[in-house]
Amino acid sequence: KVLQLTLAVIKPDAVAHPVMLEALHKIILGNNFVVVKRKDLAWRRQDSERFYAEHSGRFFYQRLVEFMSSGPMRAYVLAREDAIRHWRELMGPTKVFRARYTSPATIRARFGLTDTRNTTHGSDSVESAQREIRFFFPDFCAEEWLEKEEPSFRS
Ligand code: YYY
Ligand code: MG
Repeated sequence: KVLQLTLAVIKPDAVAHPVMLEALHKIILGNNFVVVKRKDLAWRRQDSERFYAEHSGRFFYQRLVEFMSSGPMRAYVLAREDAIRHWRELMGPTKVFRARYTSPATIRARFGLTDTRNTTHGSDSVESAQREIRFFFPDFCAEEWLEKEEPSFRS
């Protein structure tokens, strides 16, 4: 088993509701993720634009950027084997209304409000996880952490 890191973010809609925030934190801990780093923060509009630059020009870009800079968020660096895939599976489909009929047990189906206010973010590849972890935690060195921590994960 290879330990993998991913970036998970609890978005402003879910942070705003204490019950949702608590439930999401429990889901993380209940699914064998190790919380490597955790931070509460809020974005300025330009942070939001930079993070989602790949979507600039899409019809939802303005509302996405606006929403993601509308209030506090909580970011996590999470570790487990296959962390990227596992977190994305727990979140479910991007679109909340699709999630509700295709995968009703997922986070977005259960807690999401709209396709934009969809509660959580998760990296979608090893490359984006590296980029996104650096974006949120510029001082964090994955290699150093893995070197220190990995022996305790080996069986
Ligand atoms: O990676 P993921 O968050 O599941 O979806 P992306 O396709 O990367 O879109 C990023 C972000 O954009 C999504 O979480 C909400 C928002 N968005 C939207 O507001 N409306 C859409 N129709 C599609 C995406
Ligand atoms: Mg994405």
